Amino acid sequence: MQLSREALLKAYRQMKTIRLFEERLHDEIALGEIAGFTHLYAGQEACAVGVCEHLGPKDYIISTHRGHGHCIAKGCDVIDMMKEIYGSRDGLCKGKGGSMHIADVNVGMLGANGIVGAGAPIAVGAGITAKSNGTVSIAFSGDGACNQGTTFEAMNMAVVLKLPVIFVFENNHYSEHTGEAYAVGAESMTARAAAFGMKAIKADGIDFFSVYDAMRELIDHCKAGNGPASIELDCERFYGHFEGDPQRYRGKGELERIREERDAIRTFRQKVTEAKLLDHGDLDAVDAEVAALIDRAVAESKAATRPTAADVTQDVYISY
Ligand SMILES: Cc1ncc(C[n+]2csc(CCOP(=O)(O)OP(=O)(O)O)c2C)c(N)n1
Ligand SMILES: [Mg+2]
Repeated sequence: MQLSREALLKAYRQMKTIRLFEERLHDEIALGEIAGFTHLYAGQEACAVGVCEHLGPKDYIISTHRGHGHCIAKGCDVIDMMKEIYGSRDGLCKGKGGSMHIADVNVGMLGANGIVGAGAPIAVGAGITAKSNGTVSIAFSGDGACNQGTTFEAMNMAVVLKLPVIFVFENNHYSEHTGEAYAVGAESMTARAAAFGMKAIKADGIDFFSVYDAMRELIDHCKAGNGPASIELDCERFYGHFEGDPQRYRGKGELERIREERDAIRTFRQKVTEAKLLDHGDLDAVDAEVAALIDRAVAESKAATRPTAADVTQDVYISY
């Protein structure tokens, strides 16, 4: 699909923001600046952005424990996200969510989630609203989450209720330290999703254009009243399962190879420059702009207000 120059620059800016956000977190965590458990999304940028570039604030997404990329792609404020991860009371969720529980319902981002497989049923609930609004609801899940019973129930219910829900399986080939080839019993997660009675396709999760075009087809399918759909995205994670993971389960040279051959940012740059849609100067300017944003996010997060003891009991219950 032919995208305008502005749309291409926006997609690249979103992917680069995710990459630099994650690389900077990696450094800050190593320096001991950030507490808590963190799972980095770097490497999977084309998945989040290829999906979310089709969505507006009234479309819903539900994310996972590896959620920063989904939040950025869906339009969460990057500086407020960084403050959240730093545990500041000025953060997007007042510092109470942290890395694994960032949410912003105002942009249709219903939350990251520390429970593997918990997202799909929430996306089905949101899919009921989406059906009456004419929007879509997206469940991001990993290859590990696709084996959870909660995901099976959610897929079945979405088919039964003919909901506009898209199950996006980001297959980065590992569930913690367990390989997909060992843990996924079906021929593939696409075959499994098809067995539930929905349209199920695959795309290359390191190629923004592959994801973007495939998602257009699925969103049109859902909005035409055909019920749910599923997509499996073949992708790579560039860091460990969590920050601090020594990754001994990877093959020799595997990480170096995927970083060299399966890089979403490099793939995008190569494609748009070869097709003469953008030049390196355009892309370098975005890089500089994003680097400045991330510097600002970290500086503001370090200077931001810390929570007080009294904050602990605030916002525990919602009052309608
Ligand atoms: C219900 C549940 N079981 C186990 C865990 C521990 N756990 C956290 S992440 C993870 C692996 C998830 O793998 P995948 O769905 O492929 O996502 P990825 O980490 O690759 O993004 C597991 C088993 C959990 N958080 N929740
Ligand atoms: Mg995985």
